[in-house]
Amino acid sequence: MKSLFTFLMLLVTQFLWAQNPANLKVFLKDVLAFPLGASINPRLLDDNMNYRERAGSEFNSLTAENHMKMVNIHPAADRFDFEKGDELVRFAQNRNMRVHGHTLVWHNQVATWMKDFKGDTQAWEMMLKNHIQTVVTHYQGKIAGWDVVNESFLDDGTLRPSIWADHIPDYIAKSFIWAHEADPKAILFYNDYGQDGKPKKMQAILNMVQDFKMRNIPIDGLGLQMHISVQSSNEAMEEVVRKSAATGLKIHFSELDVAVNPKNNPEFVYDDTAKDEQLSKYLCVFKAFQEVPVAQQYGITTWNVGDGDSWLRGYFKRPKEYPLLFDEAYRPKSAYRILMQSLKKYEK
Ligand code: 9MR
Repeated sequence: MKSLFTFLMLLVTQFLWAQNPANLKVFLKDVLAFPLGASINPRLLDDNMNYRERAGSEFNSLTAENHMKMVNIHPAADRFDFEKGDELVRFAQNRNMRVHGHTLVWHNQVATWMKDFKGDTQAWEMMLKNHIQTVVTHYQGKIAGWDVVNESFLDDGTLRPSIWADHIPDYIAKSFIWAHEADPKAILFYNDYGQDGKPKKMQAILNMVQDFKMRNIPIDGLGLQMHISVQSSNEAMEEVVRKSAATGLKIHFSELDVAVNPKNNPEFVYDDTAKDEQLSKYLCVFKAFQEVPVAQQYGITTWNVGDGDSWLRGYFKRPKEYPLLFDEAYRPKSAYRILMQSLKKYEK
């Protein structure tokens, strides 16, 4: 009798709780038919409860902003450091978020010992293969997809000089093969920025995809970083998305942010006009993504959570920049709310 009473009380409480609209909060991620992600920094997760709360509730996909890159995850030839990466994976798993791996091979944030590495082609290949396969194997089954190679082409479409390009012939294809061997289920991406308005760079990527398909190199997706600004051309962006989607590969807008003050004007004021311009750009980006065939929609990831956490402020030292969907206090900005209203018709 007592347990029936407790059960009924529980039902009544739940009913009353659900009547309060504040308790039935709908997030932007809930109105989208594809994953919405953010790049995340474990230091902020540990230090800032607001950040942790937003990161865990607003997104259903997570990318490590820095902690799975070579310099952090493989600091010495004989030592891997998975501590921070594992922390991010645990955080994501506890909240049913997908984890996207970033990035196995890049010319930037390379470990010093790698830059100093000496050896013949075979030794270089063994070194990179060991890096890729140790990291991918460690996260096998926990990470849905990997940015296998990041930013390999220059704006003129030529291969970017790097320690990898200099020492390992065909290093991009080999990296995909090695990653696939370590985790055949992982979705493997080539990730790059600024293809809009850079037709030669775009073409180099499309040629690579075609060549990989002919040679059976296991590539599954293209990451379009989407570090854009209010001044970026919508048409150029849409063309990049169309051409990339025409490959049939999965498409990830992998590092989205929309800069409002790209010239770093110290007098800049983030007024209603700037907010409206930014909102239009965000809308355009989300709508372009929705034009990608559904089976190819891997998701949209913003590059961190709140304006205060953006690399444009930290790395680029642009204090008057407001590129994300949440403000410094992690309140959703008007762009967030309007995106939600406008995209609602695509509700799952
Ligand atoms: O956001 C990252 C920043 O914290 C690092 O200092 C920077 C180092 O180059 O890398 C940033 O992330 C980059 C990403 O890994 C690849 N695409 C460009 C991103 C912004 O620079």
